[in-house]
Formats: sequence, structure tokens, C-alpha cells
Amino acid sequence: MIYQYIQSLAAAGKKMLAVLIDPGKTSIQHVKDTVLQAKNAGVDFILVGGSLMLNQEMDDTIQAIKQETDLPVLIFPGSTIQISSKADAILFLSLISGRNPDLLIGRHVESAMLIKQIQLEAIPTAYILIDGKQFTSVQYISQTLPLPSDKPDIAIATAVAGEMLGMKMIYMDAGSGALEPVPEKILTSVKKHTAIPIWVGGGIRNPEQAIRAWQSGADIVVVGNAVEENLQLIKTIASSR
Ligand code: 1GP
Repeated sequence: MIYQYIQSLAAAGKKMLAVLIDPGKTSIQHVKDTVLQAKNAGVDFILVGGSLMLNQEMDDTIQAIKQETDLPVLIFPGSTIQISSKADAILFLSLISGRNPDLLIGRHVESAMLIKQIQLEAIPTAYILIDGKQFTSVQYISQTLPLPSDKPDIAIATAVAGEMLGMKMIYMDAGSGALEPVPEKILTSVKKHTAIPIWVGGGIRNPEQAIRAWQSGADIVVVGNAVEENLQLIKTIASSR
């Protein structure tokens, strides 16, 4: 089970790194090159997903990834068509920073039976958008407002509510290409009040930002855009741990 694996590494204090691949933005060859770099650098997880992406792209991409590595592949879904039996697990996201009922329960009802049928491990995840000083695709697509980046109390209350609702992980996201990643103060505050693994992503572009995120309490740092532009960065960030 992927969740138990994540939980045990988080409990051991491992600084985990995940590379996010958005198949809508890249070629299969580039996916393979990315995965090879990730594997050699000791990355822990490959995430696959994006705001605009087709089902076939998801299947083809995961298949290509699996040809190169046995690293766990997790779906980070941008929509209900981003589901594939080829993945190892899916982050079953509830967008709890927003008030769009469709992203709190609607899409879950639509996709639950398919996920069950293909026996894909679904990990209930409290998905919290934090203002990254940039209007991001996820804000537009979800039609929700992110949490203010200077209000840790709201982030704490939101994360604690997610944990109380039974969610098993927290994903704090400044959004792909954010100008500012999730601030340290938000991460330290949420870490202090919750006990489940914390993912953080959005706008992390260098080892210093990744180190700050790990030191502030993130268990898993996610990097997408920056490594898409520069594959060498995977190794630089991974070896900074
Ligand atoms: C976006 O957290 C991810 O949802 C990753 O963001 O592409 O900016 O690294 P970046």
C-alpha cells in the first residue's frame, strides 16, 4: 500500500521528493528522460496530472514511465477523466480551501465506482491552495479562491478540519508556476497542529526553496515546471537533502 509506505517514510523523518509530470505539456520522450533523471537522482515518487489532460495521455504516459522505472506513480488528478489502472495510487483530492461543492464531493461521487472497480488505491487528501501571488490554472479551473499566504491561522484551521474529516494527507499548493511558494510560516504552523504527511508544491524552483520547505515541515516536496525546463535540477534538488 502506497499510503503506508508514505506514512512510514514521513514518520522516519525522510525528506521526500516528487517530480510532477503534466502529460499535456510534454512529449513521451521528454517524460522518459525526466523519469530516468528522477530514478538516478533518488526521487521518491512520480506524480502525473494537470489541469488540461486527456485520459489516453494519462495511460500512455504512465505506461512510458513504468517502462523506465519502478518508482511509485501517483495520479494528481486535474479532472475525473485522469484515472488509470496503470498507476499505483491516486490522490483523492478534496479542495478544502475552496467552496466549490463539485470539488468537495461531486467529482468524488462520479469517480468512486470506477476507482473501486479498477482497484486503484485512493488516498484521501486535503488539497489546500495558498496564494502564490499569481493567478494560476488551478484557481481558474476550480473557480475557487486560494487561502491568503499571510494568514497561518486560516491554514491551520483548514488543515485541522481536513484531518478531522479523516483525510490522510495534506497537499498545500501555491499552484503550478506560482511566483512565491507556500511560505515557511504556513508550513510550520500547519505541521505543528497536524499529524498526517504534508505535501507541498507550486513555484519551487531551486534547492534552497526545497530545503526551506522540508525544514518547515513538508514531508514531500513536489517540483513540476522547473524540472520540465531543466532536467538537471532534479539531481541538484534531490542531492540537497
Ligand atoms: C502544481 O504543486 C504543483 O500543482 C507543482 O508546481 O509546476 O510550479 O512546480 P510547479
